[in-house]
Amino acid sequence: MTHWLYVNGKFVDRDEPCISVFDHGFLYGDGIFEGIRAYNKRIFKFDEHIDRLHNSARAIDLTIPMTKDELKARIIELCRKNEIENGYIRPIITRGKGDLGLDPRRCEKATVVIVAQPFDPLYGDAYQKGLTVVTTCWRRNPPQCVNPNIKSLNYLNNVLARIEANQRDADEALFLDNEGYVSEASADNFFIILDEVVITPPSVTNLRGITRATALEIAKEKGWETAIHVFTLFDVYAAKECFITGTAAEIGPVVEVDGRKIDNGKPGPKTIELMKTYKDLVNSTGTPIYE
Ligand code: PXG
Repeated sequence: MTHWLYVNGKFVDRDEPCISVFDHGFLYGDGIFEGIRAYNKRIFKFDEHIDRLHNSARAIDLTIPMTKDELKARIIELCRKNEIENGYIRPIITRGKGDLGLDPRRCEKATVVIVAQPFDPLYGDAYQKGLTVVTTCWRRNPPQCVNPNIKSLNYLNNVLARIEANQRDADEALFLDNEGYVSEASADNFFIILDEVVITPPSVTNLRGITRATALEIAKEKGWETAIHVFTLFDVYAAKECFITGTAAEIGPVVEVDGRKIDNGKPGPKTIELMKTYKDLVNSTGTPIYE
């Protein structure tokens, strides 16, 4: 089976060169993207991802050259073409082909690319034993600079944190914000459970994660107390449980931060329950690909 891409109105083989070197997405990271998952032939939280993509576009004053419904239809068409049952879907919209200058007015039309491919679990067996995390020396881009709520193609801040996690042999890197409060992980949101309360930082300093919102909803449905407020590494080290949330990572237990074990160093009971409920939810809801 060929893996097809959708590029500017056409389906092309994934190995075909199809984007100009002068595309401002390539030259300047001038564009936006989404990461979406399909489970059991259904696309999870489809509307939420498409809405966030549009909000990112608005934030960088980029016009997506199709309606939300058209984009959704193209994504479904590509998933069918690639026979996706469990997969990862990435729409990428760039400012388009321009010239070497920064000025976006040189770009006539936005470039629209969609990737849809099968997906393997991100952290393999680390979910059973739990993930190790290190605090990166890089601070998360503050909202005064490149706002972390824009899911832009400028992911260098995140890549630098990822490199540090690799160098320090950790599964993930944890960012602090410019004030020193916990922000988020390199590609996931971050939660602690402290005094039985499920806590995550306000999303001014991190991406307003769709999995984050789902985890908060599940926790509330279970009758657990939840809170959105700032906290520091002191609270992380003292937490009963820690976990990350993300489309790719799903809900992942964190058992060690900066060489300190979280509680007994094993995935916590509430995190395990959240992981189970999340798995049930992703496997039983979503927009059907094949109807
Ligand atoms: N923070 C950042 C910086 C992210 O990039 C999340 C939090 C979690 O958001 P969602 O809405 O997914 O719960 C993300 C999401 C990848 C990959 O390839 C990264 C993301 C999504 C999908 C794939 O590592 N980031």
